[in-house]
Amino acid sequence: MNKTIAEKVIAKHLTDGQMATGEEIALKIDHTLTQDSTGTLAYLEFEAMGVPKVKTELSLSFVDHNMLQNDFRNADDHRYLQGVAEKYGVVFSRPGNGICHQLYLERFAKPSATLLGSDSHTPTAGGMGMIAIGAGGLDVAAAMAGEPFYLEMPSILGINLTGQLSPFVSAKDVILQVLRELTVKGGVNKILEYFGSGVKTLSVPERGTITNMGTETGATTSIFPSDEATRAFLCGQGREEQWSELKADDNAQYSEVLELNLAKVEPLIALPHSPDNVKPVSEVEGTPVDQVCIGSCTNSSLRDLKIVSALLKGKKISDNVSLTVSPGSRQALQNLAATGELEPLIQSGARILENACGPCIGIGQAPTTEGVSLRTFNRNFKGRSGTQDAKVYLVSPETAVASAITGEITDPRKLGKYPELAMPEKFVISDNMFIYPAAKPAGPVIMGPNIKPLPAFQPIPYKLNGEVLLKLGDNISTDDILPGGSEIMSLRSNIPEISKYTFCHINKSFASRALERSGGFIVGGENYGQGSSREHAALAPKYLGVKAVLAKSFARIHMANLINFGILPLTFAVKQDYSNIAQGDLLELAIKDLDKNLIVKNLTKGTQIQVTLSLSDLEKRMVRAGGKLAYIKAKQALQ
Ligand code: MIC
Ligand code: SF4
Repeated sequence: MNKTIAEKVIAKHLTDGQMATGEEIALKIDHTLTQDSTGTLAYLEFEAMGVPKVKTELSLSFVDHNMLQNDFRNADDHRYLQGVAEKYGVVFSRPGNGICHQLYLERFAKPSATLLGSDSHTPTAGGMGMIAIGAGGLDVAAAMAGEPFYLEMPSILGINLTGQLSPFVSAKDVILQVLRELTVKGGVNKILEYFGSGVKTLSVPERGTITNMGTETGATTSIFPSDEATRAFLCGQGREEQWSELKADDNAQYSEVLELNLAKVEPLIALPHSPDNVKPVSEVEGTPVDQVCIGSCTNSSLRDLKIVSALLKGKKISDNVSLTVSPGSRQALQNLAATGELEPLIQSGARILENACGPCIGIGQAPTTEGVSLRTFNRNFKGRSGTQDAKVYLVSPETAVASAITGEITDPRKLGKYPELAMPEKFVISDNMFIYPAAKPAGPVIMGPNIKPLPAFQPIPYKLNGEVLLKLGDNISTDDILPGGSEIMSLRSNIPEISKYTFCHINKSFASRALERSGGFIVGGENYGQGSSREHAALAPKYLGVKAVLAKSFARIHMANLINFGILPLTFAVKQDYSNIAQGDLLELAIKDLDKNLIVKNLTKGTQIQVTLSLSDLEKRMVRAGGKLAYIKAKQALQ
């Protein structure tokens, strides 16, 4: 059979199931990654599994999200992560080293391998020709324990790149164009596979920008071939021996094909408050801007920093704009400094922040009241920046710089001549902020008072009943369910405390009402749970007693997280039935055999609604056992 590249990597790692769209498959996972804000839970879960050392080829733990140490809580989390990494054989990337996806691409990614990461932008490594998937911490912990990763075999959407990008148009505009066509749910249960003559015109970090933000389409992952550009990048990183070619067979079959002529892409911008609300920059030109933030795992590579430096050279930013730059890694910053290209940034008035996620997850730089913020990031959900009424726009580094200089949204093509970018043949490399586990014997794992044991849950009963605690609309994100920001993120290893913030920006009384009523139900619209992989968005509602979520459709990672913790994701069989349930209605549902077709009785209205519950046999066993953790614990004990 002629295979696509995604099929080739999947076939090489298939441990169970048939590679047919919609079938459940199991994949061997070569590498795992975690970051601090999902990592503490993932390692608490891993420890609970009772496995003495990780069983993967390579597991990595990064600290890049919540870097502020306002009090002991984050500092304790970081210390716990370092100790646990040493004990179980995980490579630890120290705070300040950089953003997990950028560092992984530079130092560890290799073609044709698999990566599972407890962060939704794990697909960044697809730019290296990998199958790299984002998942909840528990799934990553299971992979560290040697378990395969189960998923529904996605369909493969081919994106045929032709032509070449014009000056001032870059990889960010390509993925914004894809989002414009696919929307935030058009990629669900799909792999976006790039092919065609345009591929070779893009470097690995540019490909990484595209695969990174493929996440915003809801796609399982995105992947590029491994070719000479891949070899050149690995060679520059001193890792040429890890290169291997990965290309699709002639006549490989895609389930659908999207044509994208790079030469026709223009500078694009995602308007508030959704990454798919994409328009040409020229349509919103002239809008005054208060803040410009460059960085995040989407646009913080050396390539991006170099263009920012070249465009800022000899310029001063507008008096009304605060410009921040967060390099993606220490390597990117060091290389920029080595060639004197850091200087123009400093001279222009840019504020150089730490090599970390920073403003992307609301750790500092919240915009002013009703402020307009242009960001090179990947998400502009309402309130994610830390200011509820701010207007966040997503742009390329080129558009960001042009607008920072003029003080209003500006088409970067107005900046004159596009500078030549010289990428180093060999990068300046220093790995001394990675701690390799074998280097010294493991010390004790120290837990601070804010790190609380995981709550234990009972197997779910045969009948569920309770009140509809909250009724929501379409595209509810995990940021809506459990927000980021330094305050709330400091509680990521303390479920009882963090659960108090569930839906806090949408409905302040949610947590207390849920506890008072011993739980109940949530009703959502389309694409419920889009965005981040944080399993807290399932675990906190579970802690509050939420039994099931009824929605028109679900985002992949959140649906898996709900199942892992025994909250049933129920899809309306007839979408109009969404209108037949109101907040406050009392519902009842028999679930003895966890059948696919179930009837929900609306006791308040005296009506019945049909819903579907799509659980594989394995998922049914997990739900029965009281969740995935209890299931794996029992399984590991038998080995
Ligand atoms: C995000 O971009 O929302 C995050 C923070 O990186 C999350 C993970 C988290 O919530 O910690 C993600 O994308 O998975
Ligand atoms: Fe960090 Fe933002 Fe990337 Fe999430 S999207 S990993 S918060 S930089």
